[in-house]
Amino acid sequence: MKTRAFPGGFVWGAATSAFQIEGAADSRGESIWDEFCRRPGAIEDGSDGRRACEHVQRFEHDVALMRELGLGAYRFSVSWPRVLPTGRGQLSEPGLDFYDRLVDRLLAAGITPFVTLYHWDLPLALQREGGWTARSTAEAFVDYARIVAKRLGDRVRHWVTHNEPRVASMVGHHLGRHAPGTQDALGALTTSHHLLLSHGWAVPEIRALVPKAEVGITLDLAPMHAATAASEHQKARRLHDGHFNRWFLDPVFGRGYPRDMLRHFAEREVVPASGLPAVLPGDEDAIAVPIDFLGINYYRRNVVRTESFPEPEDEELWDPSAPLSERTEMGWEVYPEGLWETLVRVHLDYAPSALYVTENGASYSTGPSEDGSVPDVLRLDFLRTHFQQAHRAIEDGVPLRGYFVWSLLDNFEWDRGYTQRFGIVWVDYETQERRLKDSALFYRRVIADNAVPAE
Ligand code: IFM
Repeated sequence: MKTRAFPGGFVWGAATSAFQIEGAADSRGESIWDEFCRRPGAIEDGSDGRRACEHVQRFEHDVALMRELGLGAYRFSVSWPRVLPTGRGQLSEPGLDFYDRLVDRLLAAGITPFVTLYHWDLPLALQREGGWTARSTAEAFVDYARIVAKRLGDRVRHWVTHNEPRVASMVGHHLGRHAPGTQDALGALTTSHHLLLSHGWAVPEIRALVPKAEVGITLDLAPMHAATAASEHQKARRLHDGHFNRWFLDPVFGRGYPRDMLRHFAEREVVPASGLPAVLPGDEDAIAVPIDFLGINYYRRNVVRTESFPEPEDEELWDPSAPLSERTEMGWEVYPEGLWETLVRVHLDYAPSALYVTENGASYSTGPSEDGSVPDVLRLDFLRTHFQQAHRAIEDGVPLRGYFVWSLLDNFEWDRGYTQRFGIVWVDYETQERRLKDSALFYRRVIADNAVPAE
């Protein structure tokens, strides 16, 4: 079979996050997601993360699965309330111990840990003080980052400060579909600023504590395509790109918040004409701290046909003309070329020294068949075609260093609860049995060959 080889040293990994897999809720502090899950109707199936995949109890088995797959790296997040149950002050030794043991286990299995410090599970006690709308939360994050870096930094070199600040701010604080579930446009923009600011502040702290640290941030990016050539669609495309992509990319890469977006927000009376009040002198410089890599989470493109403000419900951005067979069960269009487009765009427009795809994957519910296999052909095709586009981007000069499949395990998919399965490993939530899906077997081959089938 003809294959396309990846460069030597290319990192093949899988990703998860604490709240989505860990369970063991009694042995940590509460997060905003625990509270959000208790809100009637907030989670599609009424579930929560209290048990999830019981990863805290089963991590040794899970690392063994990773080894079986031949993973070179594993990206996981640290639960802030497991380390600091009330967000600051008294730390939990057993909480830190868990991550110690996980890291040791990974290293013993030859798997490089990539640690994400914040994947949305803010300690509830900090939310009571205003959460991310308060600047003090950004300060608390830096203290927390320091604690984790001090503890794991002798063994962990790769650090991601934040996962998808767009989702944490806009979906959590404006759309209200995620924790903390508020609907406040200015609050969402303020949150985005404090998330980015805490990133900027934490990077030098991590570097100071971790020898040879590589520190970055993960953004969820999506190509924006106008539905037609009509000027209103073109204008809307630019605005949505500004809101979704440039609002985060520009400040991280030293350009400050995009002027056209600030003007747009001011015209809609979301922010004053003088700018976002939360931005103090020096903040944009802090956010622009050089990073060692940018992490990109890619799932789909958005086809824009409306200018609804500031962020439309996701549905308005999907391509309604894509046939159902070409969507995942999240309803997201399967559009592998968008990964290439995103990587090339970021490379040309922002020139980060290195890039990782820190998440890519698909929700399909295919379960075990009678012979025991899990024939998730659609996910396998999804991964194959996206790997091919990553390869194409590398050929076009993009410094892509690695790829993390989302997700290692089926897990708690936020407001969708357990209705969506993104894992390459099937999880039976009753028995906690794990089973490699066909996509995992395919991935094992790709990793072993460091190559993807050409067709
Ligand atoms: O499950 C999420 C993950 O937590 C962040 N990125 C997108 C995934 C799928 O929705």
